[in-house]
Amino acid sequence: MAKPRRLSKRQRERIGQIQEQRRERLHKRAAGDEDAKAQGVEQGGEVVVRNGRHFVVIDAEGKLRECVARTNIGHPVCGDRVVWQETETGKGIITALLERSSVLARPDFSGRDKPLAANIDRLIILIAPQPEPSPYLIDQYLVTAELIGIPAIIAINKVDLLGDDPATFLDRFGHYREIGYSLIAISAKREHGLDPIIECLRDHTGILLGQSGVGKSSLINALLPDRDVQVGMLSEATGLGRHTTSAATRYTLPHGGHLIDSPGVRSFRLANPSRGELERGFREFAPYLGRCRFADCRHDQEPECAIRGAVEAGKIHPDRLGNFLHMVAAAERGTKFEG
Ligand SMILES: Nc1nc2c(ncn2[C@@H]2O[C@H](COP(=O)(O)OP(=O)(O)OP(=O)(O)O)[C@@H](O)[C@H]2O)c(=O)[nH]1
Ligand SMILES: [Mg+2]
Ligand SMILES: [Zn+2]
Repeated sequence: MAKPRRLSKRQRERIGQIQEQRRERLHKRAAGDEDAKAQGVEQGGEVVVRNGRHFVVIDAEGKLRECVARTNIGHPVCGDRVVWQETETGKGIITALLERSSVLARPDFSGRDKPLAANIDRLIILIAPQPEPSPYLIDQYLVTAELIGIPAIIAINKVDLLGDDPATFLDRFGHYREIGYSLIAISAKREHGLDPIIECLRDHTGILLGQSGVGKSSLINALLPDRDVQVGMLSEATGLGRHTTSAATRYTLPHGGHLIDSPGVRSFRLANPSRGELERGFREFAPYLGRCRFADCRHDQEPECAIRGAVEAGKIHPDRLGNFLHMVAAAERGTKFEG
């Protein structure tokens, strides 16, 4: 083996320079269009598709524009309001991200919040007689809505399967209505009972959450009869083909408003909120918080707990407290919630 050669200071500098140039070239190649010169005027727009590093932005005139994004502006997602400019290649480049009114995020592998969708102001939670509903999952979704600060609707789908006695099933969820959530019965398959959802989304941007098999795709198809047409227009604008099975997409509803759909968003799960956040996430706890004997009451075994008192007095549903305690325990273990 050759003896390591001692390099002079000048040689070391030269090698350093060459490596630096290589890094720069590599970075430029990787960045691709991101380095393209923005030459058009700055314009406003909204992200309607995000597929990795590719975006479709709808401009002020409703035209779809294929865009990339500067790397130093944060992470634009579906629903974001942005500033973009035309580049010398004729495509667009997103140069700024405007403030969000809300963001649905989930932690990535390193525990940092990764945004999934922005400026959502309605959440639709779908449940059904089959698969058997998980009240724990429903409560996680409701906590999400409370923490983002947006209204949630609970839609019970497949009511056509309930036969002559739908009340027995529907009554199991009546306590959600008592604490102010809208609870509706629908059939996506028969397109029955959808008006409250259409009304709730008019002039708003919603997303649909629910476990596998409850009928999310069926409901999206019922709400968006022209979905294929919209997908076609979007894939034409991106030149990416029919990509939308994986990409987060914001569709325009025929009666007004928008629905954001993506597998990633649909399977959204909360992870590790703080105890205080969870307390805020159960809206009916509010009048009792701060009224327990101990300031740091866990609402579990402590004497003179105002929350447990409210459960005993029939003001809080026992399952809600149970799910709260379970969520606190799961968050403290640092694990993801099980459904
Ligand atoms: N009877 C009845 N069946 C329905 C209704 N809505 C959906 N289904 C059926 O339920 C099954 C699941 O529906 P999907 O729309 O695929 O459910 P999903 O929530 O998209 O499921 P994932 O994509 O796995 O998350 C399908 O066989 C649908 O035909 C309904 O209103 N009534
Ligand atoms: Mg589906
Ligand atoms: Zn307490």
